[in-house]
Amino acid sequence: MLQFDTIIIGAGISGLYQLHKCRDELNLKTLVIEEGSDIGGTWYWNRYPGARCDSESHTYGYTFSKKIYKNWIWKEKYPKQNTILKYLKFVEKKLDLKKDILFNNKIISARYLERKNLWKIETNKNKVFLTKYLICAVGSLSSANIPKIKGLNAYKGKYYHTGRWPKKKVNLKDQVIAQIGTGSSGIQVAPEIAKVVKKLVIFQRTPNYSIPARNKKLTKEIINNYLKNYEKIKKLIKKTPGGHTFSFPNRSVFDFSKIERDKIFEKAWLKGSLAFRACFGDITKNLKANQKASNFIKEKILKIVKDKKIAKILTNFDHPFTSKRPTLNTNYYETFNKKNVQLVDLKTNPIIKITKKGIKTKNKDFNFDKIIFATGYDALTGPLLSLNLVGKKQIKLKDYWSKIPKSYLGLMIPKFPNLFIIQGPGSPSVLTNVPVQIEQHVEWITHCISFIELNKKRSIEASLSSAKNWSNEIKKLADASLFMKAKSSWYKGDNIPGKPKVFIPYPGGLPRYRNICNKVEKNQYKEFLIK
Ligand code: NA7
Repeated sequence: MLQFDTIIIGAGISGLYQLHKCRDELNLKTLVIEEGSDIGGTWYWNRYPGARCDSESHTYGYTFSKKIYKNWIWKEKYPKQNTILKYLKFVEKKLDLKKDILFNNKIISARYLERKNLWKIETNKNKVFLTKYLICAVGSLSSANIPKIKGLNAYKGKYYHTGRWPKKKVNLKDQVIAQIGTGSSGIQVAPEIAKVVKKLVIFQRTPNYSIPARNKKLTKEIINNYLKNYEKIKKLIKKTPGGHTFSFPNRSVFDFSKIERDKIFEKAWLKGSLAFRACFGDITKNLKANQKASNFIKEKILKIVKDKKIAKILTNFDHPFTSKRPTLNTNYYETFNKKNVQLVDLKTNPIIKITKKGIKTKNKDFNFDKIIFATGYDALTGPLLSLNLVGKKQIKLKDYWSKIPKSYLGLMIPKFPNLFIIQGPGSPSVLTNVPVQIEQHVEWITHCISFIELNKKRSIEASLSSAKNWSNEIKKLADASLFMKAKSSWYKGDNIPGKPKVFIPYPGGLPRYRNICNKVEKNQYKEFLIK
């Protein structure tokens, strides 16, 4: 049985950086185990047509190395999936990481052996490893959720989930396609496939607010500008709540007349970016201010979509703007003006079952060649639970987290010593520009392991009281936010039957979170049990 100092699960953005830190900086014997056949994590699996990042490219990557930052050129405002994979391959080559990655191996169990103070890891290829430190770099949105709709097994056509899209080209040309789900992925995939299919029927449960991305090729001037400003950008994205280049101004929606306000919204709408929500400081905080933004978006959609009935279904919002994941789009609303695109409102015409040939709703029987599920993920906790983690005293993570995903800082779990999580429940994770959060996590974990090693300690574990306080802190911040005003959202586990209904990520913003983590480190991990 091979033994390592550190095993990292997942070869995405976080796993790759963590490997570099543990192997090259701490000189630990380190292995990454990855289910896919190559690096990329989220971007390895999300190969659906139109898959693109919503963060601006020059902020979506590593900033720890000036050399890496300056030697990679982003050519578009928003990088597409394949470009991010190329970028990660470029980084992998620079750091020579692949030699320490085991591909095509899915973890089926990870058990803490108390007496040995080691984690025993088993993969689906019957490989077994031991390690002192286990780092879960499994991503927040990697457990694809295909809802259990009656009859799916009987369906004779092929079906796909956007987050598990096949490597081999899926033929959609001239076919009749169903798309279920209109979140970030659904909003990206629909305009792309509508270009080639005979007919696309989109099944919408809840309408989503979407801002134009206005993707474009970056000019030489823009590229030179961001390369020149590497230090500035690196500093800036660490200071803003979401790890983007924008922060929230002090100005309120109510400081302006409707005409002035709409001018500001219009400018942001034409620019296109997640920064639309930061037109005013109170959009994400105050329900009445929020309504002004949501009304503006609604009016825009009503203008774009020609069929009034469809426009109404697309704007029948049941939640405040940004209380669910805000999305960017390229011609999403325009797609509904195409003759080959149809919208089904599941609120009034729900799915009864999937049939051999397609989908039966309350009002109609549809036949489809293929079904696309853009139905999201068992977010944040799902990827960790799928590892079948067993901690001290044989406690299973799925039992330990049955009511609430207890952790301290989203980084460590009581009763699971020497187990670290990157982008886990309780961390700002999905509420941020992810690579910025990842760098912070990886660096914190690296310092923590270094501390344990330098002090010749056996193990570190989050205390029960710190985890309890952390859950309370998350609840307090979430209750005061608009996030809890969404009737149903994956931020609070509503999309998965049986999942605890609590707000999962830390909603206090990156700078505040970073300060807490820094203090913990400075105080030599007093909130943890160290043996
Ligand atoms: P999301 O944002 O979870 O969106 C999933 C969509 O699927 C959303 O519109 C859901 O409607 C819909 N959905 C889920 N289950 C069903 C069922 N059973 N029937 C009909 N419709 C359903 O996932 P995405 O992949 O789009 O985005 C996830 C993240 O990936 C995103 O934040 C980016 O970071 C990338 P609902 O709104 O729940 O009514």
